[in-house]
Amino acid sequence: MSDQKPKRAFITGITGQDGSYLAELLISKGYEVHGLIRRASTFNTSRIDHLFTDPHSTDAKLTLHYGDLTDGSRLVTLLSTIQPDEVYNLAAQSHVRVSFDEPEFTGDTTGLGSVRLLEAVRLAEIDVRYYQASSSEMFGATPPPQNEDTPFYPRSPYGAAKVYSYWITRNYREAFDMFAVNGILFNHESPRRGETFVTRKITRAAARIAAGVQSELYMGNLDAIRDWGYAPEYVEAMWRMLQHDEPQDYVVATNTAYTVRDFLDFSFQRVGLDWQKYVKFDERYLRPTEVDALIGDASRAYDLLGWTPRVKTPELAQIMVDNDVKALEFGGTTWVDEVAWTA
Ligand code: NDP
Ligand code: GDR
Repeated sequence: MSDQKPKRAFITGITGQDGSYLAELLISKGYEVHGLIRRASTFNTSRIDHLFTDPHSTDAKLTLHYGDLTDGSRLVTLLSTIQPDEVYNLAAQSHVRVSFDEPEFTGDTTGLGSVRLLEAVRLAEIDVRYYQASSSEMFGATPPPQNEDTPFYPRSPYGAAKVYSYWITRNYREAFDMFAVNGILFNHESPRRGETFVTRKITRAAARIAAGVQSELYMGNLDAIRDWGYAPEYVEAMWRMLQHDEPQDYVVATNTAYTVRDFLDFSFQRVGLDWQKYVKFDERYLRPTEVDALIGDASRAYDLLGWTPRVKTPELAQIMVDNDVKALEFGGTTWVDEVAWTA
């Protein structure tokens, strides 16, 4: 038996898509994982319930702590107590369309939340490696392909908040010699993707229409071009960034381009349907300013981290549709974890 102490990670946003996959990955690598969860009137830990063991057990690898990125003093207390080796800041109001409805809240969480966490690291006087979940939305209107040197031109309150977080992370790296990196991740999806993001909205609807429990699907701009990858592979890139000798920023993407229309094609074909018969337009899903095309050049991540994406958009759509079909068979739950039904 090794007497080396396990590494300890602190993850904000652990109840989200990426947080759940990252927690899984780190636990599989022997980490002790601590996650921040928000107090809500009902529990929303469904993506991580399968990782949770009785906290009284000595085998517990996952510990959850109440807190919020808007509550700076709580973050200081938590980091001082937990003393993590790695901090992953994944928490955010992450929906671009919603950020136009709630710009101030989005700025507070997605923007200022990052400096609260960085300050907490500094005030707790801990030596950590820090990951910031930056986004291709920062490139916004700048035409593709986009890499680490592409100028930012955000097109939403969300994108603007992420630009702030990007720069404050770089500033803490330069000013305080902190090992702090930005992962500039392009869209990545999975069966655990939130149901109001376009891919999941489509795959869920395809499954439901095929099963006869939904008859139409209302959507916005079908011409948007995105570079959609597979979330479990992207959290591996996050971890690799923190294992590298030097702290620096990386684009993570597949370097492929598909339209929302293409994603509809791949998904409805999987259940043998023609999407054009079911999809209707609703202007409420348009954004006041749209991001037309995001296609990432992840050469630096390929070269320095040895990271390569394997699942490309057409296969991703199939994985997601198959999961949504299974989820319906399992009694209409919103998503079925791979571990729950491949067994
Ligand atoms: P999700 O929307 O699935 O998860 C967001 C997480 O943030 C949830 O756990 C949510 O908690 C938590 N959260 C929200 N507000 C707060 C707050 N004030 N304090 C504490 N926690 C909060 O996002 P993803 O997993 O898809 O993305 C992870 C991160 O990566 C986000 O920062 C996102 O902006 C960024 N990103 C995502 C990309 C993608 O394609 N998925 C691409 C590039 C960047 P709760 O469950 O309580 O709501
Ligand atoms: P995005 O993802 O804005 O790229 O942000 P989303 O899936 O919401 O939209 C992608 C594109 O699809 C178009 N679209 C629709 N979008 C939604 N949600 N609903 C619709 O009905 C619809 N119809 C068309 C959108 O206009 C857009 O062009 C995601 C989030 O995960 C961010 O947190 C992350 O930073 C970026 O990806 C990279």
